[in-house]
This record gives sequence, C-alpha cells and structure tokens, in this order.
Amino acid sequence: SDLPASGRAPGPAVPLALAPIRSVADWRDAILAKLVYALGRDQRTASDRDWFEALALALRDRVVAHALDSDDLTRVAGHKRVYYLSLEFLVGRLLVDTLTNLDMTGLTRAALGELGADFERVRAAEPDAALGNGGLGRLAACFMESAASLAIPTCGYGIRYENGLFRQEIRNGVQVELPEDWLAAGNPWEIRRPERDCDIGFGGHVEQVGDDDGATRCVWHPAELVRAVAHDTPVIGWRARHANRLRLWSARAVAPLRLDAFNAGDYLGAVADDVRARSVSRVLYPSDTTPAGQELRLRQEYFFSAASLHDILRRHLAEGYDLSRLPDMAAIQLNDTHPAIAIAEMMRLLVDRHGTAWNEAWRITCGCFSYTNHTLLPEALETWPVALMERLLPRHMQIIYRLNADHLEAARAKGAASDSLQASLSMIDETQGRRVRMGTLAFVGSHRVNGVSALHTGLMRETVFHDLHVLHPDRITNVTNGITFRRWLFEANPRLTGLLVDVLGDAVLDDPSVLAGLRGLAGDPGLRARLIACRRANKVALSNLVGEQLGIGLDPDALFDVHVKRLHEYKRQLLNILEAVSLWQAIRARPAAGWVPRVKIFAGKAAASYAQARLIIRLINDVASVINNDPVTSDLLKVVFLPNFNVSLAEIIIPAADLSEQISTAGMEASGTGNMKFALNGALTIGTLDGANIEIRDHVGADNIFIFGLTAAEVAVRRLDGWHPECSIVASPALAGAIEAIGRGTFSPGEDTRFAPIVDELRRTDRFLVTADFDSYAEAQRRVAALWRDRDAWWRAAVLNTAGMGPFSSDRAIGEYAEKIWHVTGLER
Ligand code: GPK
Repeated sequence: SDLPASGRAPGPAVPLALAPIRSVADWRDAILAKLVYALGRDQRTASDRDWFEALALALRDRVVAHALDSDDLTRVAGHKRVYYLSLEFLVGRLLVDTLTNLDMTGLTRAALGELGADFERVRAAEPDAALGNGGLGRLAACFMESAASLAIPTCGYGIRYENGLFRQEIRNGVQVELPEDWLAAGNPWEIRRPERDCDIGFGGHVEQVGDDDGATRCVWHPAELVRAVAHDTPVIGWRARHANRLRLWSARAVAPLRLDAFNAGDYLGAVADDVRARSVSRVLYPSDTTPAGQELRLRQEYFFSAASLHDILRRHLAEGYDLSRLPDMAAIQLNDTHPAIAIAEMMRLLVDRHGTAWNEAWRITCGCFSYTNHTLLPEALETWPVALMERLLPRHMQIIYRLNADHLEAARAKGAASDSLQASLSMIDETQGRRVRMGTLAFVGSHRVNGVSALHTGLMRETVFHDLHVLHPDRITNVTNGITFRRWLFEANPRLTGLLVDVLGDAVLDDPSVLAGLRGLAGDPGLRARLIACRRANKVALSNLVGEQLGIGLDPDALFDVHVKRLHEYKRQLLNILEAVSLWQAIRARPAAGWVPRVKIFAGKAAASYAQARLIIRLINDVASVINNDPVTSDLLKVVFLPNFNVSLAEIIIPAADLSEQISTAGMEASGTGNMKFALNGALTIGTLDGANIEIRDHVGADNIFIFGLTAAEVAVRRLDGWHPECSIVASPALAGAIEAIGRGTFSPGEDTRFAPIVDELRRTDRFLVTADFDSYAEAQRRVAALWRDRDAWWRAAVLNTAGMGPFSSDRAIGEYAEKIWHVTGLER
C-alpha cells in the first residue's frame, strides 16, 4: 500500500533486497555504520544501550525490506488482509525475536564480539514494550508473530502508550507502582508514518439529512479533533518467510501550539489543547478484568478504532476496489469488546461518508468483523452509559439505536418476543441506568464470535451469550488459544531447544507436531539425563537472579513450584499461599518426616485500585519473610515473590519451573496461556479443570498432570445452593490452622488485623471457593511430592508434557482463525 495503487510498481520488485550478509565482518560493519552515522556515537565509548540501538537499526533495515516486499506481493496478488484490533499488545523485547526469525543470532554474537560489546548485556539493554496487562495482550503479541510466520498478511492496530504497564516495586511487602518510561531513550524499531496520520472527532452534534431513524445519511460535526499519529513496527515471521506490521497510534492536537497565547505569555494555555489530546495515548489502563469506567478509556477505544478503520478503508479504496468488496479483502478481528465501537464507526463511514445504503452497509460490516471474547466475569463485561456515548459519540449512539431496533425486530420475528427476552437481547441494558452493552454490539455486528478454550466457549453458549446464541446458533465458535514456540521455547529455553533438535531433528523447529515423537523416548535414560542437566542450568540461572534481586539463596535441586500471572482473586494465589503456610506448620511439627525441599515462587502485578489483590501480594511477602528466616524449615521451604513480572522475566522463570500452578476457580479462567508455556517447557501442572487446562490434560495424558478441585459445573451448583465456607474450614484442621495463623498476626507482628479483609472474606463469603478446594489442593500437592521422589516417573511425565504440547502453538490457533473466521490463506511465494 506504499506504492502506486494499480499493480506492482514499475522496475525491479521494490529496491529491497539488501545485499545479503555474507560474513561476520559484513554484519559487524553494518552495525558499526549505524552506531557512527545514525547515532553519532564513538565505538570506544559506546554503552550497551548504544549497541542495542545500532544493532536494532541494522536489523530494522532488513525487516523493513521484507515488510515492503510482503506488502507489495499482497497487493499484487489481490490477497485478503487481516486487521487485528487490540487495545493491548504485550510484546516484550523484540531483539532476540527478530534475530531468531532472521537466523542471525550466532552471527550477531560474533559481530558484537569483534566490536567489543557483550551480547547478553546488549540484549538486556532493550526495555520491554509492555503495552498490555496480561494474557489478552500477550496473546495479541503471539498472534502477530504467528500470522507473520504463516505469511498471512496482517496488520495489528493499537495505541502507542507513552507509559505502558507500571513497574512494580515491593517496599516492605507492599506493591508500589511506578511509571515505566519505555520510550525515554527512543524506540529504534518503529518508523513514523506521517502520511498515514488522520484526525479523529469527538463530541459535537449531528446534522440530520434524511429521515430521523438514523438509517440515512447524516453529517456529524465533532466539537473536537484529535490527530492520530501513525508509528509502524515491522514484525518478521519465522525463517523470514514474511513480514507484517504493527501500526500503533499516538495522539496529539491538530494545532499543538497556540502562538498568540504563547506570545502573550500564557505558556500553559498555549499548549493546553495538546496536553489534553495527548492524554488519549498517555497510559495503558492498569485494569485487567475490571473496566476502568472512565471517559478517557472510551476516548482511547474510539480513537484507535476510528483511526484504524480510516486506514483500512483508505487502503482498500487506494488499491482500486469497490467498498462492496470489503469483506473479500479485509477481515477485522476485535480483540475483546474494547474496539467494538468500530462496528458503529464502520456503519457511519459507509452510510454517511460513502453513501452506502443501510442494509448493504450492514452486510459489509458483518462480513468484515469478528469478535473474540476473553472473559465471562460479569464485572469485566464492558458497558458505557448512554449519556456519555451521546455526549462523546452522538452519531454512533444514533446508529447503535437503529442497529438495536433492527436486531430486536429480527429477534421478535424469530419468536424471541417476550419482554424479558427482548430486554436480555437488547444492546441497551436498562437495569443499572441506561448503558450500552459492548458485548452485544460486538456479537451482533460479527459473523463469528469465538471463545478461547473449549470450556469457555461452551460456557459462552450456556450463560452470558445464551439468548444471542439461540438467535444465531452458528455464530459462536471455539479457537483455543496458543503461544508462539519461537519466543516461549526457542528463545526462552535454548538448552531444551538444542536437545530437542538433537533428538528429533531440525523438523521440530518448523512443525510442532514433531514434538509427539518424544513420546517414544519418555523412558530413555540418556534423554532424561540431558533434560535434567538442562533444567538444572535454567534453575541455577533463576536462582542467581533471585540471589541478586532479593538476597535469598535457593537450592537448585529443590522443587521449583511456580505461580506467576496477574494477581486476581479468581486465580487464587491465596489458595497457594494458604497451603504454603499449612505446609510450613506441618514441617515445623515434624521436621524429620522426609519432606521434599520446595521453593514457592510467585510473581505478578495487581491493578492499582484492586485492594484485595494488593493485600494478597502483601500476605505472600509477609509469609515469605517469616518462613525464609525460620531456621527449622530453612532447608525445606522457601517462599519468593519476584517483583515486576513482565515478559522478559517470564522468559527466565518459565524454563526453570518444575511445577506450574494453574489453580483458578473452575469456570473463571477463560483459557490461560501461561499454563501452555510451562507445560511446553516440561513443567508438570497442578490445576483445576478450568480453561485450557482441560485440553492440556487431554494432550499430555491425565497421569501426567495433577488435577484437583471442583469442576465448573460443581462450582455453579455450590453457588446456587448457598454453601457456607465455615463448614469447609471446620472440616479441615490444616486449613483452619493456616487461616488462624494469619488472623492472629503470625506474619504481621504487632498488627494482627493487617490481613483481616482476607480472613473475613475466607470465613464469610469465599466467593472464589478457596476453602472448598483447599483439602483437594493439599492432597494434590502431596501427590506432587510423591512423584518428585520417584525421579524416573517425574521425568517421564515431564517428557510427556513437552511431547503433548504441539497443538498449543499459536500457529495452530492462527491457522484456525484463518480457516474458520477470516477465510484467508498464507501468501504463496
Ligand atoms: C481476559 F477479560 C480479560 C482481560 O481483560 N484480560 C485478560 O488478560 C485473559 N484476559 C484471560 O483471563 C485468560 O484466561 C486468557 O487466556 C487470555 O485473556 C487470552 O485469551
């Protein structure tokens, strides 16, 4: 789309093919040229950051060449494109990803060596791009990498937040949030695209041109414009087969400086418009599954949706196609409801701007859009007050009313006529003030709606989307999540990867189903010895990090029991720490009973406004300081909370894990993706029958995973029956002892009420059924310890975990989206 509209540009196929790098010397000189000529630095005094930047710029040249070429091919072939709209992309670092996919890691180590720079230090100088909160954002990043690897022409659209997810420090056990200034030193991967900038309106009024039912042309006169400024980051696929781009929008005022005000001495007033406009892309909302409910958040959603749609339509028209063909050329995926307003925006653009008839506009819209749901938690289902929408997006509100009228009429025609059904199906929720249900808008405006695991998709059909599902029984489909093996195996665990290549051949790098070949080797002592060595080395590396950061010495031969993910009550870090307390008490009571030495490792951030989650972090840290200083248990039990969990830290922790904690209340974790990363790297899972855990069990074998606890169906029954946690506590002396210790201040000397909100919640309501599952969990942990003692059996199970994880590649997931939802194939060369 960067060349003339019709056909391939004249002359050679874009001036792309940079001279191939034939030697370490070539590559060394290319990096050095960037250091000197692009950055103006001296080789003798260059810092690690300088070298990182020079290297990234040299790599970017090569990736950009691929991206232009891929784009050109796509356009000439008239190939359909995918647009992935997501308010979050939790990318992490890009350096090693890029080197891996270009197969330039070895070359780069050598080239940097000749330049006197250290590869590991240069690698660590890159800040994480943390433009996401957790699983949803990381999924988007894995999907971008897989789409490029499968040569599916895809553009990711999101916001270029100036401040991504906060940096977490733990001070005296308490989470402190600090801004993460990832752009402070510039971002060498991105390229400004001023010719793609566009202006986005807010507020104002609507001029009625036709009838007043909203279905004919109107003119919206916004009161305010914000400029969307385009930045592209190229994303290269495996073996450099194809490259896509991630286009992130930042916001600024259309007229950033009022010179008259400035000259009159009003320096703040002169830039006030710009400050206000820029706030739209200032921060990532630090909420994981609870909506922030702020006007700014709605502004962010509309801002990036509108800029992206503008860009999609511009490209389509520039390539010479008629708008009626948009569904053949563009598949637009909504990553959760955050970009759902794009559905109303598409209708507005088609009807008001391009004069398309209403019904035809609706056919085009539904043909393009599809929507992924990531949670059924009621507090996380987005709704916006009608009054706010009317003020901020008056034309969109009219369009939504009209779409809703059509939708409810169609439902009535299909027999869904009762008041209660109509109320439940409506895009407007009338039960708590009038609010727009973004999930309903997304469902109605999409040709496919998908869940992210088999269980979650079933629950969508049965619960939150039941009535809509009855109306459109073919719309909901399942695509179980996946992870990119390039990052989560090849890059995070080069030792294991080397071993797999030795044993299974190079094919394992291209085809994850080859992993199944390990099954026949599960009992092989040679393989086992090498696996053990590799895990031990990863555990030593993690132990060193823990030693440096926390001053805690770990025994790499202990069982590393790992629970890392966002802090949320439904993820039940509390269940884990309660069991740790009870284990500590049991060890103290009988220190010589032959305990398996264990290290309990936690990491994760809590939303700043989520008091109970913050308190759980404090409890974990307070429990850690007591247990880690107890001489009686010190060789047998350690508790570690690693601060500032992010993608880069996950890459170190996961390959060092023996046991993976996936213990959410059944029915509440839509899928989970951390569960996949651990099992792929050979950790055994202790988990509930929730989300993708169920499918992991099916693929690794029920004997090789520790399942415990209530099922989703049993949880639903418990909740209906109004059970009382006191019964579970009374029935379990171990649980009662742990809660009692916390309640009497064992871990908060001098302040025995510190954890009262936790103790009260457990004793009175226990909404996440921690007490109900405690004994079953503790029993599963004893099975873990028993298997750990049987070294052969443990490692057999570990091999069978890695062997079974092929289906959880995001290449498989993207392949399913492409086939079932997007109707697109990879680009042939
Ligand atoms: C779901 F609704 C949300 C959200 O706001 N943020 C988020 O990370 C997660 N998610 C689910 O909680 C996970 O179970 C799931 O694997 C992940 O999205 C990706 O689908």
